Parts: sequence; C-alpha cells; structure tokens
Amino acid sequence: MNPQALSMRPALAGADIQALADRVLGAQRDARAIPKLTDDFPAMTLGDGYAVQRELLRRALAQGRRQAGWKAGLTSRAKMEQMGVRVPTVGFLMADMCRAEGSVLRVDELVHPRVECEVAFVLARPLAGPDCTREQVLQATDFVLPALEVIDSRYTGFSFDLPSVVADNSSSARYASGGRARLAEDVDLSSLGVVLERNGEPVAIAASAAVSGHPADAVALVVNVLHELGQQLAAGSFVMSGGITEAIAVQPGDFVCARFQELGSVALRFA
Ligand code: OOG
Ligand code: MG
Repeated sequence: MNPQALSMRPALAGADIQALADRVLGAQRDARAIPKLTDDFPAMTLGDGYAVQRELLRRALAQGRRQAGWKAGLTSRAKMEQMGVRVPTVGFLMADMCRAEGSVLRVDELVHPRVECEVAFVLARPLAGPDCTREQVLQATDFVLPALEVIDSRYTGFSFDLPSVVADNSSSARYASGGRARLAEDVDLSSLGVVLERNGEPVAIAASAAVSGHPADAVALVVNVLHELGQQLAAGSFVMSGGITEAIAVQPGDFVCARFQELGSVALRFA
C-alpha cells in the first residue's frame, strides 16, 4: 500500500473524485463488482476516500433522499482480521437503505451481500468532536437497539484497502433494526452476548465488548472522524457501531437472525 494511504490529505484532483464516485455508483446500480479504486489510482489517500464518500452523499441528498445517520466500520478485531484493514472507518446511512425487521431482501440487487450483527444507537442530542468520549455518547443517547447490517462491497472478491472501502461508503447497502429498544443505562453494553444464526444454525458468537472495547467508543470514533471532515452527528441520528463478529455471506433462501442478550432479536430473509 502507498505510504500516504493513511493520510487525511487528498492527493487526487477534483475531476478524479467525480470519476471515482461515478465508478462506485455504477457498480452499485448494476450490482456488479469493479476493481478496487487504488488499482488505477495508487496515490489515493484516506482523505480521497472520504472525498469520494462525501460526493456520494452530496449526490444522494441532491436527489431528495434523506439521511438517517452514520455507521462505524471495522471496529472489531473479527472484522479487521476478516477484511485485512486495521483502521476503523465511517459511512453514511440513508433512510431508503432501511428495511423492516423480518423483511425479504433480494440478493440479485446486490453484488455479494454479507450480514453483520451490530448495536445501534439513536441520539437524543447532537454530538460533535473533537475528543468525543464514551461518556458523552452515553449521555446523548436516547436508546440502543439491535441491528443487522447487510454490507456489499462493490469490489471484486470483496477485497479492498482503506482508501477504496471508504470511497465505497464502507460497503454500506441495507440495514434493519428491531428487538427491544433499551435505555443505554439499563444494559451493560460492554458485555452483551450475541449469537448470529443462519438458517437456525449459530454461525458466530461474541460479546459486544468486541467492538472497540465498548460500542459507545465506536460511536465516539464516528463523531471524531466526522469532526475531521467538518461534520457532526445530529439529534435523532441512527448510528451503527460496527459488526461484533465477522460478516457472513448470504444466498437466496437464507434466513439470518441475531439474538442479543437483553436487546432481543432481529432477523432478515434473503430471496
Ligand atoms: C467494510 C464495512 C465494515 C463493519 O461493521 O465492520 C462494517 C467491510 O467489511 O466491507 O460495516
Ligand atoms: Mg457494519
């Protein structure tokens, strides 16, 4: 990887950012994989990745689509090891990416979907960086609830590096929340057990501490990255704190359910 890849300073020209946003959107629209962006743009930095992501968000808002919130990505060791990227990322969530719990998702609208189980936060108050802490997140939180994220890298083989995955909005595709909403102070978010099941079989088991030591730390990370990008979390934001276990691939016919201690369960079906 290029040594500047971790830099938040953009290296590419504005026209390149536009062209890369076109590539990502084309792959999303056609549900077909493309080579990771750094293959053609080896000088691309993390800052360029976020510049592409910001352009994707700008275009979505310009179409009248509504933003629901943000997500953290690559916040657990299981996810970092699975993807070979060891720097957490953020991505945006649009309201039209949300599906009701229990609903049926079409696999052919996506390239190669995978499912993750996550703790989601809904904020009562805005949060801004820098130096946002776990305590500030918990104080600003209205409630927490269990969520499934369906990620779908637009890159061949679900294989990427840091600038490329950030430009792909951290593989965001769909999400669903469900279960039981709880006040953050009523549950110990550092030690909630979760079982991820596919077709009734447990495929991954972990505890919420796998996410940055505490899922609220992952939300603080989102706030601090957004600060670097000149943004903040609005009141009412829906924020996903990142996959607790590794992500699991799904095929038509699969039924995926995450059962959380204290928070209940959330499920999706694939066709
Ligand atoms: C990047 C997105 C990771 C998570 O929860 O860790 C993510 C990927 O693995 O494709 O959403
Ligand atoms: Mg995720």
